Amino acid sequence: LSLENDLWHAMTNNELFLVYQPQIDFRDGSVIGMEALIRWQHPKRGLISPMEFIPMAECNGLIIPIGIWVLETACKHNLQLQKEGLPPIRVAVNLSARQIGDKDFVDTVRAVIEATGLDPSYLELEVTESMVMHNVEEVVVILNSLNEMGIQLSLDDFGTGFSSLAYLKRFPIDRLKIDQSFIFNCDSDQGDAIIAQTIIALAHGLKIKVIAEGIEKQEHFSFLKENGCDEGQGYFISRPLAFKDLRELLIARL
Ligand code: G
Ligand code: G
Ligand code: MN
Ligand code: NA
Repeated sequence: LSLENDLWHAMTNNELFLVYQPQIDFRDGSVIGMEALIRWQHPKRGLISPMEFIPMAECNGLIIPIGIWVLETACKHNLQLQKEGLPPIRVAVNLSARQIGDKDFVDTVRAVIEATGLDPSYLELEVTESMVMHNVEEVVVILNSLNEMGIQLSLDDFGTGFSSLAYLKRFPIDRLKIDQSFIFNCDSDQGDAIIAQTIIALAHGLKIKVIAEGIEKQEHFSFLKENGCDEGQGYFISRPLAFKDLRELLIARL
C-alpha cells in the first residue's frame, strides 16, 4: 500500500522514465546539452515528482540501482542521437549524496561508460554544494577520478547551499549552474541581478562555464545573454521533453 513499497517495483515494472530539458548556447541559440530529469508514472497515483520519491530512495538505498538506471538510460539515449548523425550534445545527470558516497560509484560510472560506448566528454554529472561540502577530502578524490575519465562536472543550484568559495578551486568543476531562484527576478530585482552577474564573473574568473536555469521569459534570456552567461535552460527555451520529442526538436533545428 505504501508508496515506498511501490518504488521497489517501479524500475522493473518500467514505470520510471526520463525527460530531457534542452540547454542552449547563448552565442547562437544552438542546443548544446540536455538535462535528464526522472519521472515516475505510478499505475494508480499517476505522475509522481522526483521531489517526492528521490528523498525516499535516498533513505532506503534504492537510489543506488535507480541512479545506475538513470545513468545507463541517459547515456544510451545520448548515443542514439549521435548514431543518427545529430550534432553531439552533452547529457547532464543529477546525482544524490548517497550515490557519491557509495564506494563503488566511480567504478559504476566507468562501467556504464564502457558498456554504452558514449564518449565521456558528452556526459555531465551534476552535484550540489551540500553534497560536496561533506567529506571534502573524499569528494575531491572522487571528482578528480571522474574528471580524469573525461566526464564533465557541474555544480547545481549554485548560490543556495553553503559552499566555501575556497573549495571551488579545489574541485575539478567545469560549470556552475546559477540557481533558478536568482533568475526569476533577475530582470527586476537589483539584488538578484547582482548575484547572477557575480556568479557569471566568478565562473569566468575561475575559467569555467556558467549556465542559468529557470529561464522563464524573454527578459531573463536577454539579461543573461547581455551579461555574458554562457548557457541556459528553462521553460522559455523548452520544457523537459520526452525523449522522442527531444529528438524531434533536435532534428527540426538542423
Ligand atoms: O524535474 P524536477 O521536477 O521536477 O526535479 C525535481 C528535483 O529532482 C530536482 O532537484 C532534480 O535535481 C531532482 N532530480 C530529477 N531527476 C533526478 C535524478 O535522476 N536523480 C536525482 N538524484 N535527482 C533528480
Ligand atoms: O535541482 P535541479 O536544478 O536539478 O532541478 C531542476 C528543476 O527545475 C526540475 O524540477 C525542472 O523540471 C525545473 N525547471 C526547469 N526549467 C524550469 C523553469 O523555467 N521554471 C521553473 N520554475 N522550473 C524549471
Ligand atoms: Mn539539476
Ligand atoms: Na538547480
